[in-house]
Amino acid sequence: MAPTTNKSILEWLDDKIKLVNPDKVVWIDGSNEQIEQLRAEACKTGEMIKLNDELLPDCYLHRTAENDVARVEGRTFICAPTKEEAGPTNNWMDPAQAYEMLYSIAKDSYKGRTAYIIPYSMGPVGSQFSKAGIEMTDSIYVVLNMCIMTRVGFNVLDCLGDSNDWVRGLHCKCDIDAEKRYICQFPQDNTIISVNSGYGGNVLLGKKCFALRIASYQGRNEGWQAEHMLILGVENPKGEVKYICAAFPSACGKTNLAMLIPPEGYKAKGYKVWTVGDDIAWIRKGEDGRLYAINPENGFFGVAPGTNMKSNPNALLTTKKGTIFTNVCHNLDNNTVWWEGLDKNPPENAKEWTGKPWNGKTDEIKGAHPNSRFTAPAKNCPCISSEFENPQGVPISAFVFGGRRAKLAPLVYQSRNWNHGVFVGSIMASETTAAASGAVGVVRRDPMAMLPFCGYNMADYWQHWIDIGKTLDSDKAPKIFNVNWFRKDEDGNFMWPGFGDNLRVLEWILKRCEGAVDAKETEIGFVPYAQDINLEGIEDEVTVDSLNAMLGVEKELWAEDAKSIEEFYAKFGDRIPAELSAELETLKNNVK
Ligand code: OXD
Ligand code: MN
Repeated sequence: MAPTTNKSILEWLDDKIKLVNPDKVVWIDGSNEQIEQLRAEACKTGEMIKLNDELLPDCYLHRTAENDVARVEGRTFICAPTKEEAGPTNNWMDPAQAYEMLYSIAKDSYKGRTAYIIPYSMGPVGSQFSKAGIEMTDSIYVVLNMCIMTRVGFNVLDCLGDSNDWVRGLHCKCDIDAEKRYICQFPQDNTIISVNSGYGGNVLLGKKCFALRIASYQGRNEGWQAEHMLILGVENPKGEVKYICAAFPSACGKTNLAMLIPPEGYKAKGYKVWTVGDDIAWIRKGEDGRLYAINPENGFFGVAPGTNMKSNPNALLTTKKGTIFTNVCHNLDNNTVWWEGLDKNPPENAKEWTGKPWNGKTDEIKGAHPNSRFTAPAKNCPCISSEFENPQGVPISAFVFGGRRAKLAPLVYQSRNWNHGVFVGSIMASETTAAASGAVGVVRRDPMAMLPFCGYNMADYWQHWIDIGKTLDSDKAPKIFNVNWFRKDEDGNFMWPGFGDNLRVLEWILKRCEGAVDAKETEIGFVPYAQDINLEGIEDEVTVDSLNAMLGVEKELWAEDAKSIEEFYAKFGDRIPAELSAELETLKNNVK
């Protein structure tokens, strides 16, 4: 029997169950008992492999199909009533046509399978920030991942009562046919339909599909924000904690920054960093007029390769129990996992991510897929914030935007004010890395790191940012910054050590928020005086001259960039907020 009497839920489920035609329907209650049962079943069918219970208790390995290893932006659609509402940076499909096509693919696709119905909450159950969702799926892997990444249970239904304010999610594995793979969002209908994939970001519908694409649209209508941002707290030696939200495109180290280990000198003084979230922030104004953020997720879906005890010990330790590994290398000697960059000892006796034998000696064949992942419970994280479950969220002092730019963007700069800060976010760009297909080093605009995740017209999203600013008193509004850890010198070497040393830049940012340090006004905003960035302990690596070079503003490069920004803005026609056009004019004049 259904654990709810909510009519909107029962009708939607009835309709979808008739469509996909399962042999059996199972409600997921999130209990350990049920999770154990499903794990056992998945191991029996080979869908998951149980790993060494002493070394990795309650951990499992899963392999996806070889053609199904990443989010598919080209097959991701915003099905708004008109193309203009989706905007020039999203793929668009007419909703009626999309439903017809998706229903024809989904029809009878659960035959011989079980329909799992997952009631889940994004955000702590009962928090004013939180939103409910129901995902129906034919994949145990999806169920078990959702039980880590979200809060699953019947209390979500109790909390929802008769309300219609919940996000519908239908996932059908079908035949994992890449040609018929579609990830469709219908923001106006609170609906997501995903077919022919079994890979994380495409099928864990609470994450990118709901918590960013649908939620960004909901936020616009309801006066809040859904952002592709990590949330971290910096505790100073007095025990005061200040919170920062930061947006970076993929492969710029969001999880590493969120779990930063302070440099020795800072540790000795008593600095600590606490993780609230590593990927998504939901943000709204609190009663005191400040902006507050929660992490709507309950776990981390992190990239495995490159994660090690040096780059991110907190992330690695988080994966030591209750974790699902996807597409990593299977070490057969001790039934554990391995990936490139874990250590320098690839296993001798192993299977590569596809399941084929692998001996670690071949350079061309990777043991783990470059986009292999861990799904790990947030509560495992050694530096998880004590505020992680706080239903009120944490007060934000600063927003930080950033990208990977070998030249141009200084190590850090502060916007002149809120609207200029929105401009800085809107012109975010990053150079492509070898990790993604296509040319390396090409600058791709990725405003607020939301390019693949904004559920409506990006120009309207910028307007929403501007409008939020209008509701904030200037002394309460978070200050907005831009950072670039990836500046290179003439010889192509990185100039800034990055990782834990990024705390030196966060320290300057927080001092600016308190008005405790001066800065130099330049053509693009406020830049630190070199003496205000603490280099104690890294003087050998970073000289004051080199720091000055990293803080430099080269007008010719900015003049060129302004042209490229103008071209990018032109795509949005007259939907661009007047405030942003004015900021672009100011930049052009300043760097002329
Ligand atoms: C992610 C992404 O997986 O942004 O978080 O691609
Ligand atoms: Mn992300």
